[in-house]
Amino acid sequence: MKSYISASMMCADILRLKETLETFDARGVDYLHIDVMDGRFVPNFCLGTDYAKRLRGLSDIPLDVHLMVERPEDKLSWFEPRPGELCSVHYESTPHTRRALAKIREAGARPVIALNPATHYRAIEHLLDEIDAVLVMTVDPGYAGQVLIEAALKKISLLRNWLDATGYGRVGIEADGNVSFVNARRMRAEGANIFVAGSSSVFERGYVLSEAIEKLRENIL
Ligand code: S6P
Ligand code: MG
Repeated sequence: MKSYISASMMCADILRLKETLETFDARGVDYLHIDVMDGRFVPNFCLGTDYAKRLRGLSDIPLDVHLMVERPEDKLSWFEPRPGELCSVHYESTPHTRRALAKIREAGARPVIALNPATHYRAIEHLLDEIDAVLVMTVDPGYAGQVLIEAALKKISLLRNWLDATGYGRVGIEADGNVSFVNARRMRAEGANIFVAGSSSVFERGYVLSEAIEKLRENIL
């Protein structure tokens, strides 16, 4: 399965946004990962509707909107999901995951179900026909800069095997949280193919952005 880089915009320096987006474009970054936090589903506030819409005007790179909000089905339309974009809702955030995923599909975007570290991957068995990917949180959602939960690697592996064995080999796996250069290679080996690149890789201090992107890519081939 082809691998993709989704750059975590909550980790980007807003004062250098224009040159960051130009570098992403030149280096073929695949998605712009937009973490949306409501202060309830996760203990933090983060990127919002205006930011997401403005980014679409500044870059042709498709968005990857990660909704960490309660009742996402009521808020999806605020983000105006588009064809070619990924949009994820958390399994734990609503009793109406199917409805939320259907709304993403109706908008023409690609539905993704996100799982907190404590959620068993088989909980999404009834959703497999509705999704294009599963986002596996490899840290507790809410903050950048955390340490990998090692058990999440095994979860990626079990999930990949299960998807392949049940005829859902087309469903991708997105790894989100502490996707460092080293961890990215391990996640790739277990079966992840979309990598959220934040402060542990492309935005790691001491790296030139373009070189960090290339280094990450080498680790997810
Ligand atoms: C966390 C969020 C993530 C972070 C990413 C940051 O709730 O969903 O997308 O932006 O984990 O990357 P890092 O490398 O700082 O963990
Ligand atoms: Mg995220």
